[in-house]
Amino acid sequence: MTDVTSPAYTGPRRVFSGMQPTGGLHLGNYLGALVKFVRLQDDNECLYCIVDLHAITVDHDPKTLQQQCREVAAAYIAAGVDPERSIIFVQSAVLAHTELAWIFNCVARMGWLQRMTQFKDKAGKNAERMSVGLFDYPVLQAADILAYKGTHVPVGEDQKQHLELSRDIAAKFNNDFNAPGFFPLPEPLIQGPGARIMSLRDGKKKMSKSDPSDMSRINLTDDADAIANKLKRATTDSLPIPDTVEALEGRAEVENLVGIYAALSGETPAQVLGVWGGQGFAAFKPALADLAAAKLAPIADEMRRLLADPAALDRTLRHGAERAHAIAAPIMDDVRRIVGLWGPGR
Ligand code: AQP
Repeated sequence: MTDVTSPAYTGPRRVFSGMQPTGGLHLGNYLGALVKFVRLQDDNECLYCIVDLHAITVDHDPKTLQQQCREVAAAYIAAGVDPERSIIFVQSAVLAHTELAWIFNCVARMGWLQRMTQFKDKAGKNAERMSVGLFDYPVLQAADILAYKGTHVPVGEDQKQHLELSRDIAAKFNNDFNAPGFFPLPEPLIQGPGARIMSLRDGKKKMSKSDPSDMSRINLTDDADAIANKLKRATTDSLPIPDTVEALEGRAEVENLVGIYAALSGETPAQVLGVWGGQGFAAFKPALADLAAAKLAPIADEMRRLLADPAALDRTLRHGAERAHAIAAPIMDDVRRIVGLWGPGR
């Protein structure tokens, strides 16, 4: 199957995405990305990475990072990613990522990176004290995707701007080095319910691993009581649930809970409002908690089972890294040749 996103690119369609091992995954990661990972493997060659090099752009504990990689791998598999059909691996196990990131550093422009809103959000007023790696994060992300000539990237909405940067880098590389169609312009796959799950405490902030309040998110490993407690305390307002999607306007927290319900139940927000419109949160929140617990409990159980055998998980990740390397190696040979680099083993 040829790629349709860039007329000049005629290589195969290939899905790439990743998650940071910066803490336990949450419902936003699950609905925004993981659910799509599982669906896409039916008709695509898929690479799903655990991006530990991204995780070290902020403070991290070297003693726990490897175990956190295993936890993300377990979450992928427990949610339904099949490690035989899809390639699951840890980013730092394949050296192409860092090599291509350096080359892309020399292609990307400072102004492009200075416009990245995620850096501004994460750095706040402390930009001067942030690591260069955090600033450069989207360039490494472009290298992650393009080291495999990834054509489609399932992500949540927060990653849209980074994907645009990946496309700009790919296009500039192809143009600067007179290599039309060498890299595809990767297409984000964002649409669908759950693309933007917000904090349970503040409907204007996305649900995030790095939010200091655990009450702001539902973790994949939360049990039914924890989920019920978090949803019970989730910020809402004193009005009843509205009847129409339009009436959710200006009620970010309510819109978020209705969106979560819809994404978990496979209904549209309008269908959810058709059932729950006019009712209060005292009935809705426990129903949502039951729904979330029913979806997440089997995933948490399977994660526990997988994590009880770390050697087997490590074997799966090693096998994944070998398969990933086999795809990236000839692409990197071409990249070095195109750029005029010497390269290893010459
Ligand atoms: N709230 C969200 N709603 C929908 N999708 C989300 N994603 C993250 N948060 C939401 C998607 O999950 C994938 C993996 O994200 P990541 O681990 O690489 O980092 P992130 O986007 O920065 O997620 P976090 O949880 O906010 O991590 P921290 O706090 O460590 O920065 C991506 O596809 C992302 O879009």
